[in-house]
Amino acid sequence: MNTEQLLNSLNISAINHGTATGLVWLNNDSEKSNSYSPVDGNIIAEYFTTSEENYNLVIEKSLEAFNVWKLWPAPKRGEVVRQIGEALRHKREDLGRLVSYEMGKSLQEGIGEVQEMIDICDYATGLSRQLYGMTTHSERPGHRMFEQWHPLGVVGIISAFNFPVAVWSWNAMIALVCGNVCVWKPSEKTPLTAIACQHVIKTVLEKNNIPEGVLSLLNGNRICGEWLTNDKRVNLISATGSTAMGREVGKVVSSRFGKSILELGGNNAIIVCEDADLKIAITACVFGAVGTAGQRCTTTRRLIIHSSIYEKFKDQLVKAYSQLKIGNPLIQENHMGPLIDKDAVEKYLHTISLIKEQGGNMIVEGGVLSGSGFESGCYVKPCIAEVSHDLAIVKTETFAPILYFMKYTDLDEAINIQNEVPQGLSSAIMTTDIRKSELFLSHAGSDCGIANVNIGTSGAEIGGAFGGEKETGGGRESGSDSWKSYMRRQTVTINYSSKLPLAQGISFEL
Ligand code: UN1
Repeated sequence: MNTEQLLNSLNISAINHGTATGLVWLNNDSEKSNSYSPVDGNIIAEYFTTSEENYNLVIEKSLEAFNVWKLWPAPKRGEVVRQIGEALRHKREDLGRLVSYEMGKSLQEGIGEVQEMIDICDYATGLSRQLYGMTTHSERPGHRMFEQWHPLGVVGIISAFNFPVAVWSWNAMIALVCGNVCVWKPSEKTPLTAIACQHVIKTVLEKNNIPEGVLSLLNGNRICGEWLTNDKRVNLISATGSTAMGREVGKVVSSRFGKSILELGGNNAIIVCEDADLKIAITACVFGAVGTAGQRCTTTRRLIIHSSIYEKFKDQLVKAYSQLKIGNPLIQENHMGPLIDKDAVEKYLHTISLIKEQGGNMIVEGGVLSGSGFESGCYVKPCIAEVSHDLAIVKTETFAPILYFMKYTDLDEAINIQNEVPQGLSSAIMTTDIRKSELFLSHAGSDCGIANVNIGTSGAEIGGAFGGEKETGGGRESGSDSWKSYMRRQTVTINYSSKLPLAQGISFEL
């Protein structure tokens, strides 16, 4: 399938828009922009970025829609989400292919990302019948106490280029069944996948007579994100991206007493113990480090390896790296595609020079690939550096396939190394010894939001709460009880007695 056929099948062959209020594409945005593919450097298509006027229109439509949508019974909202999942099933391959072409991840990962959208739709459909509260016992006779959950209002979703569609769906599908309306600002590096999604969803919204403004789309750069984060009419901002971005968003949103969910940087480590199953460990480490070309927030960036197996493990991993195929991610046999753009390549090169400057030793050299098939200038070699754990560069996140090797002798030391970075998203231990895995999972173990045993750091399932601690931002998205972040909690006390006893034993007689 060529690009033209792909865009046709997704209804985006002639885009004269970029902003949608769910049902309606706003065609009067004036600024044009291009989406480039890092796969071949070509312009995929032109689109329009949202004007301030259209931004305001979107928010007004969202507020109107909220007043209607919040009155729909939650299971009816769930039924709409179920249909969105069905519509996505029909476009799984095509949308996955566009994700791969626009973002640069492998076709399998692109399709896997759409699968994750389908899964969260199924999950949210079931959840729509389970938005339950708790009851508790009142200290007063003839009183009943319980908690209930109400929709918040307008949810602004700012997503990153690396998961251009899945992370939006984790937020939007859960927020929708909770009774909210959503405004999506995708990364300006991946606008087309978002526009294609909106087209898929629009058919479902139309069929169900959903009010205009339930699921809206903006397109634009930082300014557009700032309109959203500064806007008092937007009750919750869920933002995925760098720690620097999250620090700003968090500040702005909290200063207006809005709510935020932040899913920021990771600096994820795998501890490889002396008793690890090396076959599992090698595959997990390689996939964790080079999957999505090292551009997941869950990417494995650090390996903390027991000294007794260090050399053996290093030999095997270096050998595995030598077998990696880098190239067009749409060709199935390639393991790794390009970085998102030339800026990312610059950052990758800069980090390698800092590693060397700070005393790290490259055991698998990096570099930019050139020649036939690499014309976009975005293809780099995955590399490995042997480092001391306390180097400054090891404590920062570079969104690229750069892996740090370090040695440890006892598990407490390994856990300290694992925890000593400012980020706290994902972590893993490779061991066949239950004592070691339990220590790692205990409160004396990993300080991350995600802790895995005999699994790499990436590839979390949608059923769990996703997010992390420290500079990762503390937010949780997707499964478990993350839905509570998209609702407001109300504590209710009902007096069904014929008296008015006051709490804390206070008597007040008139
Ligand atoms: C991200 O990189 O922002 O766990 C999300 C994973 C994916 C999600 C990553 N399911 O690797």
